[in-house]
Amino acid sequence: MNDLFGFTRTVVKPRYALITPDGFVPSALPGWRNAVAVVNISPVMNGPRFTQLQITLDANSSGAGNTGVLEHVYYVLAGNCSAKLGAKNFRLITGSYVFIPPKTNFQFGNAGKGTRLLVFQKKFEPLARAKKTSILVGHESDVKGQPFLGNEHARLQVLLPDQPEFDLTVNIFTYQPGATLPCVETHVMEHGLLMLSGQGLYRLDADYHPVTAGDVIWMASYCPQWFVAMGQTPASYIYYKDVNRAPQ
Ligand code: UGY
Ligand code: MN
Repeated sequence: MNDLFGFTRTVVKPRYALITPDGFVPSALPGWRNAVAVVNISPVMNGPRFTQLQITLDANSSGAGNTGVLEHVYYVLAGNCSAKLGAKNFRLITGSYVFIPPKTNFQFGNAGKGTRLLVFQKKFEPLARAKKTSILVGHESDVKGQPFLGNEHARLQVLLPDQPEFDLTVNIFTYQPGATLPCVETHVMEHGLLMLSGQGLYRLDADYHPVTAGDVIWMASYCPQWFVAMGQTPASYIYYKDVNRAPQ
């Protein structure tokens, strides 16, 4: 809750949205029981070509379904749970992530109290002669952060393989206080972003917004974007981006 009644930093504009946790409202998600789901970004906003949601689980929660025409990426923000993906069982902990290709059965359960999942869902765009993607499970601690365009103070962890068969990528960007994106990026790819820690200032289109852990941002294709980390601690965010396909 905000101290000032009727105030929020949330803005939803045609080319970007900043959505802050004070206004998150859960909705029922087919296939998920005893779980709290908040759909932060989705195509019904008229713009996004993907969906980004957060799901909170407890010991008696479960979620099951089939990805169908979509591909899913799950990242464990907190806690732990089990995941049956296809015929294989996995135990996920904070920092684990999974990629689930289209037409794949999934089943989540046995969660620790307050387990929180971040989910990205996208319609898969096949590419002629590309390899088939398959289930992938990893942990962020196994992915080394690389300096972004040579800047040691702005490091990028690329969680998914940089291969043509993948039409999406999910990265974690960590900035030391004072570090910035090197330019105001303007690109064909769109982003869905969750601030994981720290704070800073995000330029979105021609506007500047203070942002902090828990904030969600959608950036449309060609939305000018820039970030500077501020404060005493590093700022980090995880973000989605569509990649490796020709524009329609
Ligand atoms: O991958 C990216 O486009 C990234 N540099 N964008 C961003 O952090 N807003
Ligand atoms: Mn970008």
